[in-house]
Amino acid sequence: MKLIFATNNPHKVEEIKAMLHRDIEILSLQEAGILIDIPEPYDSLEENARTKSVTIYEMTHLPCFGEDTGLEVAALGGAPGVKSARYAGEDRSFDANIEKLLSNLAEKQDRSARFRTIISLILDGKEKQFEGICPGKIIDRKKGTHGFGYDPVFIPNGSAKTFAEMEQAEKAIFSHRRKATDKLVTFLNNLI
Ligand code: ITT
Repeated sequence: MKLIFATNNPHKVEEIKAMLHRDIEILSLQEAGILIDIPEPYDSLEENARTKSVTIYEMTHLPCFGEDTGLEVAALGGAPGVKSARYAGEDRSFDANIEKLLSNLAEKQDRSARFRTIISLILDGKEKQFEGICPGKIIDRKKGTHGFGYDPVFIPNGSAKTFAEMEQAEKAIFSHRRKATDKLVTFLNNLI
């Protein structure tokens, strides 16, 4: 089975490709020759994930999925959440986002946070969503060089390392994206 992954984020493509068996082939937007940036105007991960998949389905009428992920920090009332990519501004800088996060958390005792991923799949014109959650905490300085986004300041529960100190396979043991992807794969396997 071939699926178009409605994303322009190469890190997400790399992570999800590594999680799938060979019988499910993923084409990124770039690999499918679709050069658009899909707006994410909504206040929920669910609606933004759906916008990504629906936009690409309407263009191609091929099986496709999109995903939206947010870092939800308890002491910040769930922020940056759905605004995670542009927390510090429209240029989507990972470093500036982390700086703003650490500064907003400076006086806070509660460092608990979670990543939440919603995958929106469209198959035969019908939508199905899958959720993955990774609970953890935010540390007060960056550690590690792997991964992307908020990985250098996030430690998942059950580990002493940040996601950025882990190789991709170790991050996948804990990851929100892997949990949502597992549900997607189970759903697809049940169709065959
Ligand atoms: P697409 O919309 O093209 O898929 P994006 O990067 O804009 O790519 P999101 O809207 O889902 O993706 O943005 C979520 C942001 O949250 C992302 O830019 C990162 O800063 C952060 N993020 C998402 N997944 C992450 C992960 O596994 N580890 C660390 N940070 C992550």
